[in-house]
Amino acid sequence: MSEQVKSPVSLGLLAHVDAGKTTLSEGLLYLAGARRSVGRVDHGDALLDHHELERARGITIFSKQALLQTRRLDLTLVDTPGHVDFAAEAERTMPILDCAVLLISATDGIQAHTMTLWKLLEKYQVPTLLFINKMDLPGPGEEALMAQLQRELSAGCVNFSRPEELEESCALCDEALLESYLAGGSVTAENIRQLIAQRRLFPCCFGSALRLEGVSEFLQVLDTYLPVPVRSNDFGARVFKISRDPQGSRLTWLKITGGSLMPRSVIPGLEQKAHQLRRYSGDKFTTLERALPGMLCAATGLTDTYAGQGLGAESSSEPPTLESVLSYRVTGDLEPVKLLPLLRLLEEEDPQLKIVWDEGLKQIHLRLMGSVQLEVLRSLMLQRFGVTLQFAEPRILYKETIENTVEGVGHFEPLRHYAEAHILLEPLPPGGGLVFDTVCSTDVLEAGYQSMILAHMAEKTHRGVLTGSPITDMKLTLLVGKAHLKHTEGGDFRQATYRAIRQGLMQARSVLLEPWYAFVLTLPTAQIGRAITDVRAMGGQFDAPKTLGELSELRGSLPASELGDYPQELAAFTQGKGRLQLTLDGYRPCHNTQAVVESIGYDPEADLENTPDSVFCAHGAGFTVKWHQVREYMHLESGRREDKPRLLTGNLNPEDKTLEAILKREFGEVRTQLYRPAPVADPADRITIRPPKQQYLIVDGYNMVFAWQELRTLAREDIDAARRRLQDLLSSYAAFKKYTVVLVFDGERRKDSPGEKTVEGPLRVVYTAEGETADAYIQAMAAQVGKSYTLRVASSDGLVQLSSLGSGVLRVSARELEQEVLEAQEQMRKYY
Ligand SMILES: Nc1nc2c(ncn2[C@@H]2O[C@H](COP(=O)(O)OP(=O)(O)OP(=O)(O)O)[C@@H](O)[C@H]2O)c(=O)[nH]1
Ligand SMILES: [Mg+2]
Repeated sequence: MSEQVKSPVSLGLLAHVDAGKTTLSEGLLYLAGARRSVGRVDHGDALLDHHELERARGITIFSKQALLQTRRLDLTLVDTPGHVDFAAEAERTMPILDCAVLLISATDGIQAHTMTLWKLLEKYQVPTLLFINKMDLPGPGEEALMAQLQRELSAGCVNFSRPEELEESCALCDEALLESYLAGGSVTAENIRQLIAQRRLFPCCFGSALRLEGVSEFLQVLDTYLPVPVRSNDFGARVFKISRDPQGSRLTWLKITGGSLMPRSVIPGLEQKAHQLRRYSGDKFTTLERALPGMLCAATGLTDTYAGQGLGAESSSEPPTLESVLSYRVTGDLEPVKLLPLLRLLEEEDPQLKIVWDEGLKQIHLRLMGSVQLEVLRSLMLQRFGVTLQFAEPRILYKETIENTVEGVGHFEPLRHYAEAHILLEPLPPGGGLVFDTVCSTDVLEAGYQSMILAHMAEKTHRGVLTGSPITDMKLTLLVGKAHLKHTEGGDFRQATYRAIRQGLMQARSVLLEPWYAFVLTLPTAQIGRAITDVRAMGGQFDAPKTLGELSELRGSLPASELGDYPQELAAFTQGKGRLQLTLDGYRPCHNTQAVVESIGYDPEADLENTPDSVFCAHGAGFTVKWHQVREYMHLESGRREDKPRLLTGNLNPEDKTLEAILKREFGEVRTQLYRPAPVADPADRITIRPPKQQYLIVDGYNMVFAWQELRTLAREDIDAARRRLQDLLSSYAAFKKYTVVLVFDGERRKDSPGEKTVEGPLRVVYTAEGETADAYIQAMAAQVGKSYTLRVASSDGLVQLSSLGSGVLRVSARELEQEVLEAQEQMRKYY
């Protein structure tokens, strides 16, 4: 038989827990000849559940892949975890799926989590097939299930287990196709592939994965009808996971979306080379000499990649929708100084953990979806690092939004610094998230500064003023801003932006938001009255209950903070017959705002890291102006069109005040029209931005050695020692701040310079090659890295104008960096 070139396609398996995803994967692998025997999750020998914890628990925890060949396709199955605690792990795979199989367990029908996954598949626009599993067990039967799928998911669900009616049912999904079919034409496999690709047709197959019934038919359907996306010739890839192999090598998991990738060649968008490209099936891999579009591979040797990152033609993806609403305080049998970096390693692998150091309380907090994830994390820490973790009572993660539109003003002008920003804060509907925009004309503030301000809006979690919780459901728009020709330095607009947002929040009417769960409660009909009373007591809402024989079902929603240990209570009073499914239903105004605000006791003006105040300059010295007086000092007029013209008085100098008094006495009240409408920006000038990028800092080593007091003194004695000291300082700084720092030394100054590069965690040290200056190296690197990262450069003033490197690059002076490093040291000292 001639070797046919098959198309690589990635196919995800998604469903609620225990629906049979792993069992189906094993069945498909066996029938396609990729495995000699069928692995069984119940026997702990499934190819895909190979992690110790998975075998022990019988559930999938980490998403994994396996390869199989069909006649037409080179398929990569991506098995995902179904437990809601690992839903974010499943969601992270969605941007890299060409197609998905959504499993439905015939005994359970459509579960709350099935709906969550269905909506996510729609959000990520993944063509989807359905496999209705466990048909060997008693259940409602094929017809009733098909009706439920068509009613609750989509009318495009078509039963592919019934070949007789297939053409007609598929034709019904498309008007033109129906017309041609009714006129006697036929529906081709290509027609069907197109409808699936457009998400207008969702093939449904029935079977039993465990008994291998309907599985080879399903494989046939996949082989015939799975659409293959058109791939571009330009290189593009998405990072979907970071993990470590048993030897501890860091793996960056990539899906190649266009072009191809070879090991040991520079990856566009990163300035690094992969040592190896591995193609995994289960826990085994082969190495690739070339990764083709559609393939998933794990690259070794890359240091600062992150899940969600886009490379080459791909842009970075938005953060996942599913997030935890509970934060746990964590301690271990290790001092925080040692515990934190270990937790950070796990956070890199599961970014949803979101480890937070609470400076006020001197505690480590992390986000968990629930108790199963908590137990898994505990086992992982023990297994990998021999550390035992303890978790304290979870806290609800509140958010804040605003009710009215305000203009926030921030001004930052200590001596020889300058920046002012006016930012409009507008409420968005629930679920709107944070949106950033600018309407500032480039005549008022050049585009480079504007994109900096937008990056500063996006780069950090801005805290509300009621409880210090993150803000959401708001649009932040840059109205106007001002820079100084000489004195605006990197960092000034960061200060002005942060302060403007907080100043705006202080003026606005804030609203506290709390997470709500949607629930489906099933329990014996006799006990439905008790359940209704309980849900009412928790402040929940519900629809009329439905009776399904001996059981009744109650659907509704309730505040997460009130749930407590209700699942256990339910199990107790129903003798284990009651079942409560919960899915996050977004944030709503808090039902007990006052009590929460009082118990948190947050004072926004005392939160110095998030100050709403501004700094102005007079007689060569900076002074603080309280947030409620900023408008009297600000240098720019209000950027809001709807602001009433107002009399400018606050920032007149004393002579002007006297003059004003005279004029007033002589001529009556003067109304100077100082208001100017905000210039309307050309829509082409609008800047759109991506989610926060990783921070990257390039440092000109010798420049720092000669500018920092401590290093200069050291260098007089021993230049090598000064270099090492700088390396140490930056290494801990980088680790603490979670920045990637590249320290560049001019190789010219070291006679023996090999042009070498060394890596120490997040710090990389580079000696430039002979004949290459540090400036030239930095410039080249900035041009490359600046596109994909938030980039700052600490270098000599002699370095070419950084503005020529692109608008995203910020310059930090040696003095500023020294200040930052000292501050970080101070924080670390307090912290540890
Ligand atoms: N009777 C029956 N049992 C099945 C079938 N498919 C899977 N099972 C059983 O259902 C249980 C869960 O199967 P898994 O394949 O681990 O389910 P999963 O969807 O991968 O579960 P998670 O990965 O934990 O979300 C196991 O005990 C399987 O043996 C089936 O078709 N019929
Ligand atoms: Mg599984």
